[in-house]
Amino acid sequence: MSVVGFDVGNENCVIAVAKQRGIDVLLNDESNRENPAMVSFGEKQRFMGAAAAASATMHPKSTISQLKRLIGRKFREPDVQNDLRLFPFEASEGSDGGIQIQLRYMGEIQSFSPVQILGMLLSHLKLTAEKSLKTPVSDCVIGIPSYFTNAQRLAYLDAAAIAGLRPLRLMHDSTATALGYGIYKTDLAANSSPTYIVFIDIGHCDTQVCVASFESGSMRVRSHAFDKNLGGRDFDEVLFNHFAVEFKEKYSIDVYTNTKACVRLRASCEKLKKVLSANAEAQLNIECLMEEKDVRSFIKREEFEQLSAGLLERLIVPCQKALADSGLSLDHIHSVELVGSGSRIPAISKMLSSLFKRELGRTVNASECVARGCALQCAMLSPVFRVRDYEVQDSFPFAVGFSSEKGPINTTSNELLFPKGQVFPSVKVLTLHRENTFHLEAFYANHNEITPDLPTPISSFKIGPFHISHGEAARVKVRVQLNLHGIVTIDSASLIEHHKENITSEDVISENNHQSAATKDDTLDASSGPTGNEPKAIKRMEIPVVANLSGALTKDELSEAKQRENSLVEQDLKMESTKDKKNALESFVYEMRDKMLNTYRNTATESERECIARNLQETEDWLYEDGDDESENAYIEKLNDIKKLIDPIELRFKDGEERVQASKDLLKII
Ligand code: ATP
Ligand code: K
Ligand code: MG
Repeated sequence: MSVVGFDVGNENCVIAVAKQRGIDVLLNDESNRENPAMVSFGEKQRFMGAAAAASATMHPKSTISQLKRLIGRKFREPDVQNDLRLFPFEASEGSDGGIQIQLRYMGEIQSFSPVQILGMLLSHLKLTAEKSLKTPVSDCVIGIPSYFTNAQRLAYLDAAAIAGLRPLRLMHDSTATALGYGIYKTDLAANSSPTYIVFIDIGHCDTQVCVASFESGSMRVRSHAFDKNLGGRDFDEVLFNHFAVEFKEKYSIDVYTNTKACVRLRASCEKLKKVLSANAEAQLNIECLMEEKDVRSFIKREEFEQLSAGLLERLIVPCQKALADSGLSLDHIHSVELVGSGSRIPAISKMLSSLFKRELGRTVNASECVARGCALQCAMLSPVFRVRDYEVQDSFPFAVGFSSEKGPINTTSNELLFPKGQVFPSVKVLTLHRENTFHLEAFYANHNEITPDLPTPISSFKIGPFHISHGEAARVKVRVQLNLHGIVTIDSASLIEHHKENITSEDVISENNHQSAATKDDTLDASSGPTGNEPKAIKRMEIPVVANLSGALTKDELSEAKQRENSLVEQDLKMESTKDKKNALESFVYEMRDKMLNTYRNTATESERECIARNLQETEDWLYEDGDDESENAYIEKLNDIKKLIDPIELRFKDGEERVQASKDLLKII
């Protein structure tokens, strides 16, 4: 069993594996270290990764990329609506308010959720890893943006389950990067005070910043900040809009009205952007962009930088926020590490160097650091691996509160259950005075940070039913967890009853005294153990907890999704083996044509030669016409038909060979 880390990007996925010597990044079939994050539907089969990328401009409406933009989100979210306008494929609102992607497959329009498509992509990554490692892969750590909501995290777990993966942790991308940085930096141990590093990850669609501190044997994330909507693709879009306007004037074409033209121009602008990272100017040439017009243009880096001035400015915001939230000033920062391939635009590092008043560090592998950190974390969590003790403390970027029918539940110091920056995983125990079934609801305290225009529910929990014995004093203890994935759960609840006379009125009051005036009779203590002066319970009983996890698939939905994935895989395999059979037939035709002209020339009779030549020609014509898209069996049958004609000749030829050999042997003996 291998131990792997996946960085699932909006554009590129990287797979890393923990080995005894260290961390390796795996190569795919094309010997690349990066796998395009794409799934494409052909007429009768799916294509993944590099194969999907190859068909993206041919079949834009059935090729899905940038899945992380859609996963675990509602159709009506403004960000989602903005993205859908850019994407070439069709999508609509699902019955649950989620997103459904419509595309053509097996001759009809079919509908898939982002979770299903992510399941396909993860399944492809799993297969790629298994091919390379030649072992099964299941335990893994998957990188996620720190700004992911509870629903998005749950959706990732569902997608992983569809793919047959078992994530030991969903890990914040920047935390993974920081872990990979810290664990090898043994020189940090020499310092008596912590070393503070800023990590900035500019990907295809987003920017994540984190401040982490490193000490000997441990690291801790001090703050996370981000811009969910600022990445490499926004720089592509600047170029795209620039040329769209130019081409309207110059060639009177409106690319916005043509899906294929949009896809092609965007792809060219991305290439152009990369050229501008290394050159002072770049050419744009696209043949037959639309209305049979070839387009050409030219741009200087300087002009590109002017066009993207607004984007560069926006990068400052999350950097400053991360620093402010960490409570540190620039002087405390030892170095600033810039990662993510979106950061390769020279103007970005120039701007960031001047913002942080220093040269940026280049210690970290900018495109592989997330996957490497995830693989390390997986090795640390897996029982099959031994890794040097190293403590990883992450911090949760959103404040999470709880409320019940009686109103919000706060800590004794009137804080939320999990305040912003909460170190997690974290378990807290709520002590509540209840007499029958009640509900708890988890919520983001500042939902404007999540989706400004929409409420973002986390999850709700029904605690009960339970009954208290008449005349006894009862409390309910509820174990609340912000787990390793950053998902809010309630593990268990129990009812604790005391003899009334055992609970002195002081006990009750002392508990009430612990809490602020804002709450009535609910308290929270972070320790799960009994406190010293607790009266002896006469009864302790587990209470059922039913979770309504907003965004997760039900058991039935999940098994249905797995079944659907299985039948898609079956169809893909069937198509692959059909293709193999077709190729086998084709090469047999060529091979036999050659043999009939050379090897078997003297073995076959004139009429045999004619008959076979005719047959080979017919088969070849058939392959290009009616037989271009046939069933596996049709190819097998055709192959057998020709073999029947050739077999006798082959046999005669072999006989002849043997006779020659025998006479040679005879000669030797004599
Ligand atoms: P995300 O982190 O948003 O999920 P990702 O991890 O797939 O996405 P990366 O692989 O880090 O993203 O970066 C992809 C981005 O980097 C793309 O926008 C791509 O155009 C850009 N990029 C790659 N090479 C260069 C280059 N030489 N110059 C400028 N930009 C580049
Ligand atoms: K990536
Ligand atoms: Mg990334």
